[in-house]
Order: sequence, then C-alpha cells, then structure tokens
Amino acid sequence: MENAISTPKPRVGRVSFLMGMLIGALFTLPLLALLYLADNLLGLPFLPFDVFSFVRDILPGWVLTTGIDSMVAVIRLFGLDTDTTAKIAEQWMAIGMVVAVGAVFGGMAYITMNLVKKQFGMIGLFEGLTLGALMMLIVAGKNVSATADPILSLVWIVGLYALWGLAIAWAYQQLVDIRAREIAPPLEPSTTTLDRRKFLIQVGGATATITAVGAGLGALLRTDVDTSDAFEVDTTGETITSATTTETGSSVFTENLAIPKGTRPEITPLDDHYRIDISAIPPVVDGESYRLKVHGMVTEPLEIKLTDLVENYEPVNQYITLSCISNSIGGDLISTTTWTGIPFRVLMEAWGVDPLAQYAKILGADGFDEWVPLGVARNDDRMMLTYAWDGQPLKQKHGFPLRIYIPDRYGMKQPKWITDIEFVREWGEGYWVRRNWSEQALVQTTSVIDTVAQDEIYTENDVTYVPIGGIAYSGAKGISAVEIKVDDGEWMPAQLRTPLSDTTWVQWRFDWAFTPGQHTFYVRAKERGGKAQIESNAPVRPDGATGLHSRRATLDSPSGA
Ligand SMILES: Nc1nc2c(c(=O)[nH]1)N[C@H]1C(S)=C(S)[C@@H](COP(=O)(O)O)O[C@H]1N2
Ligand SMILES: [Mo]
Repeated sequence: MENAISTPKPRVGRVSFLMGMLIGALFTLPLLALLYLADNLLGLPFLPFDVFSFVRDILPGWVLTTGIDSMVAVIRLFGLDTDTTAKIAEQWMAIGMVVAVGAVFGGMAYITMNLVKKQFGMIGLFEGLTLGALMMLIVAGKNVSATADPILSLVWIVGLYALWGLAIAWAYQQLVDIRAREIAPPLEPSTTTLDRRKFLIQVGGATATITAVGAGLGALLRTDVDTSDAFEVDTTGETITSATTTETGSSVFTENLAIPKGTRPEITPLDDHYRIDISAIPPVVDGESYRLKVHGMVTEPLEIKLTDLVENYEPVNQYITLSCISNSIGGDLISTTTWTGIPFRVLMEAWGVDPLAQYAKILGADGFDEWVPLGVARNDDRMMLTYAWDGQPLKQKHGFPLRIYIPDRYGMKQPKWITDIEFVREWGEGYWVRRNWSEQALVQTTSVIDTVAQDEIYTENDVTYVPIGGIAYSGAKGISAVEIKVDDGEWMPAQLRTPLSDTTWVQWRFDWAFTPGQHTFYVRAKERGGKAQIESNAPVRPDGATGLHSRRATLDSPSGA
C-alpha cells in the first residue's frame, strides 16, 4: 500500500533529449573513424572537412574573422607555430561540428520516439537518412578532398548515417527496456540503476573500440600523397634579382653582410614556409586531368593543360617574400622562397586578352576567388602565374598546380590551386574582401628584431658589442634604411645585407656597444624613396598590421669585465 503511493507513475517509453544527444554523439565517433579509414583506403570523403568548409562559408564575415583572430591569439599565447597549429585546431573543430550535429539529431530522434512510442527503428532510420542526405549535399557542394567516384562517396555517406540511425534506435529500445525493468517490481533498485549505467559503459566501450580500431587503421594506411609529386618542372633559366628590375640605391647595401645568429634564414626552407588557406586540408588537384579554364574577354575560351603551360613558355625565377595580411608585427606568417612561372603579361598576349579588360577574376579549387587588377600585369612583369617553388612543382598545400604572384600585395590577393581565370571589365569583391578585409591588400612596410645575439658578444678596441639582427619587408617598394633605438636613446642606422631581390625581405645587422642590464630594442624601416614605416599601431584587420616591433633582453657583463 505504502509502496504503491510512493512509486511514481511509470513513464515507460521515455528517454530524455539529453540521453539522445549523448547516444547520438557517441555513435558518431565510430562513424567518423570509418569515414577516416575509407578516406585513407579509397579516397572517400572525410566528411568533417566538407562540413567545416560549408560552415565557414555560411558564417557572417565578422564571426569568421573574430574566430580566426582569437584562435591565432591563443596560439601565439602558447608560443606555437601559428599555421600548423591553426590547421590542427581547424581539423578538430571540423570533427567537433560533426559530433555536435550527431548529438542534436540524436536528441531529436529520441524526442520523436517518445512522442510516437513505437516504430523506433523506422524513426531512427528516417533520422539517419535525413542527416545522411544533408551531409551528402554538403559533400557534393564542397568536395574538399575526395578522389573516389562521387556517386560512391554519396552512397557511402548516406549508408553510414542510415546505420547510425538504426544504432541509436536500438539504443533507445535498450534504454526503454531497462526503464521498464526498473519500475517493474520486485527488482532491487541497486541492480536496476547499475543496469542502465552498465549499458552506457558497454555502449561507450564498444563505440570507443570501433573508433580506435578504425582511426588507428586509417592512420596506418595514410600515405600522404602529394599530387604534385607526379610532376616535373624545369626551372633552369633567368632569375630576377634586385639589380635587373630597378636601380637599387646600391650604397645602402653590403654584399654578404654576416648575419647574427638567431636571425631567420634569408631563404625559408620549403617545409617551414608558412601556410594559410580556408580549408581544413588542401584541395586535391590531379595534374594529369587538370585543365586551366581561361575565358571572358579573350579571343576564344581555352582549356589548357599544365604541361602545355610549363613547356611552351620560358620560365622566369624570382625570389619572393610572401606575407599573410594576418601576420601581426613580428609574427611568423611571412616566408621567402624562389618562385618559377610565366609573366602574366606574356600569357595575356598569348590568350588575346581584350585591352578593355580590367580584371582577372581568378578561382581556386577550394572555392576561393579574387579579382586581380590587370594594370599590375601590364606594367610589372614580376606578376606571374607560378607553377614551381624552390625548383619543384608547387607542393599541394602551397597551391599545386598553379598560383599567382602579384607584387606588393598580401597573400589574400593571390589565389592558389587556380582552376579558372576570367577576364572581365568590372571589379568584384574576393573571398576575404567580402568578409571585410582590405580591397587592395597592399603590403605595409614592417621590420622585425629576430635576435639580440648574446652568444656573439665581442670586444673591439676595448668596446664590447652585441650584434642585433632581423628583417625588414616592404612588399615590392624596396627598403632603403633600417634604424635601431635602445631604451630612450636616439635612432641609429643598421647595416643592410644586399637582398635577394626587390620583392624579398632585407636582412639587417646592428652592433650595439652595450651596457649590461635589461634593455628594450626598437626597430623601424624606410622604403626606397625615404617613406618611413607607419609607427602607430594598427591591428591586422582590415589593412594589415602597422606599428613598431620591439624586443627586450638582459645583457650580462662580458666575462672579465
Ligand atoms: N585558393 C586559395 N588561395 C589562397 C588562399 C586560400 O585560402 N585559397 N589563401 C590566401 C592567403 S590568405 C595567403 S596568406 C596565401 C598563403 O599562401 P601559402 O599557404 O602558400 O603560404 O595564399 C592565398 N591564396
Ligand atoms: Mo593570408
């Protein structure tokens, strides 16, 4: 009697929304592992990267930029390598998104099952198919990385989600059964609660096992093919250096000036070149079947093979420093290497571009687009369609098979993985411009102190010096002077090493007759023509960072002093 009163009204057939979310998320993990395995085995799409691109493109510009800014800020806070860490963070975000969607759909499925109270399998299947179809549309629209047959890819995605739906329906049934046993006397309460927990532990264990095995196998089978490996290019030939393009103020530079230890290398090893792009993984372009589409205001539309471009034109080599507009003062999103390609003007003549065309609308395989002003191409032969870096075909992550170089612009103006060039009269907003970044993206002149080289302290004529070193960069404007200030002292001129070209950074050196103690060092640069770099601080958005770089160091008395 008492028992009857205190027993709550049985609510058989109800499992909470939260439980649905948990199960939905849990069952998404083995699904992800299987996707990953199939990606590495058969080139089937790894869905999270497509979802990442999809979300990225529908987010309002400010959300995206604020997100990237905060990510970069956190990465810098921990002193990590910005671009690689950002990519890893993006990949985990991508996975997180898919798990979150699984959770929401799981919760919704359980609510529906609570309401309908029967046909759990059908409801689960329906939910899975719906989610699978949505994911299929995203993959079809983005296709970030898959190389497998598109139909097979889509069937695979839908099939996996159908299984996912059946699995969550099965879990629902189990949970309902446990619940029924819980409220059906005369079971002891202790065993019943344990039952539910046991079930979750079992399900958790099973999903974890499949996830670990799938992910582990996937990682083992991973081959990391670079589509550019199958190609060869000949980069022998002319290299543009500073002397051939403009008359340098030769007196300001010293040939082969010794550079203090700790200064970044003049040429960035290719593996260390920074990398920034909008996808969680670089798009895969097959060089064999690749055709560059050229259309718009040209004699006739063309579809050009990569080998035709590489073989039919004289290669031009240039030393180039590329910087991301998101590079903060003293940041690591700037690098230098040799670029090989064909002057864009030469190609425009070959393609018969209408003199009235004003812009090249350039499209990348990842959906990135930019409008490039043809005035630059017509007046500056350094603007070139590029197919090689550091004497080898462009690495996949750096834009295989083709990217463009536009002097004096930040990277955001210079598409990689170029698939399509349309010559047009009207300007349009490119990928980042639509997201409120600079329209012109002209490089802001900047200078950085890389090192206060305490291992290289030396004494000369009873004066003790510490060498200080770093770089100055002005896009294609040229550097004419670098100056150093220590604490509240005067600005003093540094020595400049003859740069590799007018479009690379300039390495500098300053030997300071030092006094022991803690000091703050400042650097500033002047462009050719005398214009000083902007000293007031501006953030990277929208036009690129300005402001002075400084570095603090504590200098000990040299031994014996
Ligand atoms: N297709 C495509 N091209 C692109 C981008 C991109 O996301 N997609 N990012 C641009 C940006 S913002 C920069 S800084 C440079 C970086 O080139 P890198 O990764 O080879 O250093 O590529 C540019 N070209
Ligand atoms: Mo960038």
